Amino acid sequence: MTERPGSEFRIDHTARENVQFEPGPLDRDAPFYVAGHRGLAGSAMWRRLERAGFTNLIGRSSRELDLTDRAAVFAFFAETQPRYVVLAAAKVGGILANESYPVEFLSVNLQIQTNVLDAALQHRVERVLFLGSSCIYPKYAAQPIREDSLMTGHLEPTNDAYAIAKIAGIMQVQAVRREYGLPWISAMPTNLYGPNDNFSPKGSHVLPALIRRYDEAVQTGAAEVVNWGTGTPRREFLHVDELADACLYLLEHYDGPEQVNVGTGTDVTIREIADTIGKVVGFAGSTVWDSTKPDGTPQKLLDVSRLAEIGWKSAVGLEDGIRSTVEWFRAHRDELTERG
Ligand code: GFB
Repeated sequence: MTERPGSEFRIDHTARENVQFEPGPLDRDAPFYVAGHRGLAGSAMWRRLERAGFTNLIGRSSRELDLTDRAAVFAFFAETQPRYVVLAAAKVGGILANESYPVEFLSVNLQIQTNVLDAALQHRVERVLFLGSSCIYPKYAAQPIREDSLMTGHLEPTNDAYAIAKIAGIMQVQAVRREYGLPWISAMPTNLYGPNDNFSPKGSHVLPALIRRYDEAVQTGAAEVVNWGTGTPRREFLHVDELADACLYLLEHYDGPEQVNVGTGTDVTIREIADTIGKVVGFAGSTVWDSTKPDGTPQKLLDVSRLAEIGWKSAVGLEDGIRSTVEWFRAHRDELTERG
């Protein structure tokens, strides 16, 4: 095998592994905490677990429990004693939000995940799944991006602060495995979309932003839509219900120190995604690209062969996923508009 640039800096975690665990079905009646259960990923996880028959799901809104408040998080774990945890709580946003607020993306995410993982360790939570993001990989990682390209090159500067927080989370999970022998795991989803996404024009990711923009253009009869960047970057999009399905699958079938990529294995250009969304919402006008806005990383396509080996594959087509998300958006538009 050819050496990848930077691979000499890799750490071999398997050498210091201290976990002996055979994954299997989770106990449907055990207390299961979904951190971030109102967000895009967490709410999908909650729906998936309900469908799978879990009877003791625990969730707290950020108003009920501020995850940056360490004492409150420890008190919550002492009270609820979860046996399983999915950590889907995070400060997230699209390219412009990440670029504009690096302090918040770094600090808030480090606080949330350190508090939750420390409390989970204190209570010896049996299974934890930490959710990261595909932006942890180097900007110019070989495509499709394999799990072992982590820390082999420089990060994309528009989201380096968020990526560093997520890399720290992966490391904390691996450290707990080594030092305490608990079978905790991490999953790295590609760009997600679906119900309960953030549709705010400036803070959101591209897919919800374009659904809202093209839909508004149809409503107002606008002849032109202006999108950010050049439209040439390539991204992979996964419906969040599929992420939730993959996470439950991993919890019941996978154990290991290395993070597992979760994606579809296919990417599209931003231009293509704009065309598809325009078609789905019925927009007949033209699209202009504002290249003063950042493009971000040129391509982000995950290698999902590891996940396929474990036994899970994506089945939802992108156009179908967009269609159902547009329906959800139209049904919830008024509440979302109030939230900005
Ligand atoms: O989804 P997005 O913000 O995330 O942007 P990233 C993807 C691409 O869509 C970029 C273009 O090339 C944008 O320039 N784009 C076009 C738009 N129009 C728009 C628009 O109206 N809004 C947005 N947001 N983009 C994020 C990271 O990067 O991906 C996060 O910043 C996270 O850390 C997330 O990892 C999954 O894929 O560029």
